[in-house]
Amino acid sequence: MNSSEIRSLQRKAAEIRRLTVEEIAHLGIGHVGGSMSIVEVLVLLYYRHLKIDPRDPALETRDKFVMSKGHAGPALYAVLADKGFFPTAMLQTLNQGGTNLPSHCDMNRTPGIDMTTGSLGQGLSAAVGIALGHRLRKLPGRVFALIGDGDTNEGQTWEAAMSASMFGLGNLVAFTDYNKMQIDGPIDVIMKTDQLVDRWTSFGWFAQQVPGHDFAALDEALQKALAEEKRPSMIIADTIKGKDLPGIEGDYNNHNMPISAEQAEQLVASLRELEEASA
Ligand SMILES: Cc1ncc(C[n+]2csc(CCOP(=O)(O)OP(=O)(O)O)c2C)c(N)n1
Ligand SMILES: [Mg+2]
Repeated sequence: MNSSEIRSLQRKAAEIRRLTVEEIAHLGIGHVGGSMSIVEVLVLLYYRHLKIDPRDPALETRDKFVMSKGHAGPALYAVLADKGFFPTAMLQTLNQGGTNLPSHCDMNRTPGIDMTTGSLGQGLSAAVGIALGHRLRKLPGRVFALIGDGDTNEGQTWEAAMSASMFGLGNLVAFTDYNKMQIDGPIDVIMKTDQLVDRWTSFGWFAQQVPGHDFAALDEALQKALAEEKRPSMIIADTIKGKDLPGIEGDYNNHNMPISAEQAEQLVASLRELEEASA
């Protein structure tokens, strides 16, 4: 990736953060921290790699994406709206009665959402099933998944890990949003979740660890993962919960937090500055 491509992705990341903050602020409360930490991974996938057609979400041959940490739906909705899966105005209905944008991802309600998620630990199993199905049906699309460090504490994730390597699912690429925080605090207190490269490697995966807000590093890791034909890949992205939100970044209370209209105005102004800085 050249420097102008990187700048354009950085600009898009700031824009997606702004759309997500506006979306959550319209409701007044939401999953801010875990939405902000995944933005670079989402932007890299949706604006550079995923083979998708927003006009045809049901296309069988396209790539698929499973957002296992379903509570971070707001960030994915901002991306899907921006890509044209549904009108951007719909973002203002987040988690309100009758909405098609519930707080957690729902494949039966939102165009472009490939799996219903929210119960931690289940997303990777679904991704393994989809990847196996693609292979059995000789579909060309790859399957991408994003899990949180909270997902990593669930036994089902490791059952999925075993299955994926046993079936040699080279068409599966997963990311871990390794922000080292969960709902109530840091992983050191909740559940020690370290040595992830060693753990995934020992389960037969091709595992890498990179700075998760660095497009060049993420892209390089993804290229290597895509070149793997016989093993599933895990990219552990070192991220920061609440990334790029002054006063919120890194705060343990940013999991599901209120945003006042006044606070939203300041955050939006700060994100607009970031957008302009990478113009
Ligand atoms: C099986 C299950 N247990 C508990 C929860 C409640 N819960 C929602 S988000 C969350 C923390 C998730 O941590 P992580 O995966 O690291 O995501 P992050 O908070 O970093 O976005 C918890 C415990 C849940 N959704 N599913
Ligand atoms: Mg986390």
